[in-house]
Amino acid sequence: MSGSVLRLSDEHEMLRELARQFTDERIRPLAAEIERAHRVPRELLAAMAEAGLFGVAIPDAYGGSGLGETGLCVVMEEITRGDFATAVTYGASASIGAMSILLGGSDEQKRRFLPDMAAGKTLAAYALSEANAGSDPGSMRASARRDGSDWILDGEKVWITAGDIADIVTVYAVTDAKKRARGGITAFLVPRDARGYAIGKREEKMGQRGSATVTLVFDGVRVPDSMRLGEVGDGFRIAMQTLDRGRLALAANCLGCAREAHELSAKYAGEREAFGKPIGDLQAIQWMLADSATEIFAMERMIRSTAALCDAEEPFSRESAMTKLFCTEALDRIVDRAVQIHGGMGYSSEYVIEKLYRDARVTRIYEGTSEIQRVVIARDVLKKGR
Ligand code: COS
Repeated sequence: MSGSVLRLSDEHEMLRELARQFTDERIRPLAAEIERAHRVPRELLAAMAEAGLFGVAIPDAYGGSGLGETGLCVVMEEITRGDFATAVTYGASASIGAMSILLGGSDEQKRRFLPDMAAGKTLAAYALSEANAGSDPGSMRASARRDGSDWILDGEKVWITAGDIADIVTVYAVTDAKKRARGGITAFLVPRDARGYAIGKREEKMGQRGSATVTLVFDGVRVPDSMRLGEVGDGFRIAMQTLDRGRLALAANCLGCAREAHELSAKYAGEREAFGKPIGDLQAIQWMLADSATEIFAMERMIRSTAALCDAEEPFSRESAMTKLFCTEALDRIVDRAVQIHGGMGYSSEYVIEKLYRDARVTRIYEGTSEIQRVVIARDVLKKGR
């Protein structure tokens, strides 16, 4: 940032160019097939790794490129323009997967796991939600108990993005049922080949169909104490701090999807004719385009300034919740206008607008619903009196 103008650094601009080119050449041409096949090809993830995209937010000391949350948001925005499902599959590892370790791990654990994550050789995932503990993770049932120098994990996690391909998963489990969110939850790293660990049901979803969302089952899974992240009882804090970052990166996904829907709408408004002129000459269409452009302007500024706070290591939980709330709800309005501007074309699955509309809807639900973001914001307002 310089002065009052939110400018990206040259390094971040170069990263944007790299991500944009990668998206245009490698992701866009595959988007329809990813949707149809319900999977992001491993070769595509390998190519993203090759391009250095997995280590963007991982510090140089741990093998990443140290471009921070600002860099991650830039990549998320660009990739989402090509395909939302690919971006969330990437984010499961590069955002919330790696960030749990960065925020909660010891120096030794970071040295052990992060370089391979930065290189895209190890894919990570984040497992917090359960069937009866989505908005209220403090009521989770998954448990971990000590057995000598090991821990035994039991339980089920649901709605785990990219849980089917993750090599290592951060699992949050109850270690003290009386304390729960206040000192009774602990985080563990569980490798894919651990005995008793299985991948369960895959959800059939309205949108983002290329990204796998699965249940993970832990049946007496034994992990050594060296796979515990942070102190015993520190898991809820790690989970929440990881989500502070994840929510911001998700807002950047929304910005990418919004720009795509809006630019396609502006183009269509210039081409499609009604009443003897392009529909863009009609004030009804102009107002919709103006509202979307205004919201995109606000989204971009919220994301940049919240990412700058995060990278400056200043508190940003409230700003992250506000950014997630605003960007996800603005996206919903923007894709809805895009369908309206495109008319029947916007409703046809032959054209991309229908996919963007479906892909957008879940953003108001995952990584904390809009209602939960309002809880986070309101609690801070009441604490500070402003
Ligand atoms: N950063 C650091 N610590 C945090 C934190 C944050 N962002 N949010 C909460 N904590 C800490 C609190 O400080 C508190 O610790 P202390 O008692 O030591 O102060 C502890 O965690 C419990 O916090 P709180 O009392 O606020 O917990 P609640 O059970 O009331 O839950 C909400 C708070 C609702 C905000 C939380 O449960 C939440 O975010 N829910 C949504 C979860 C979600 O996003 N799920 C989607 C899954 S990922 S796809």
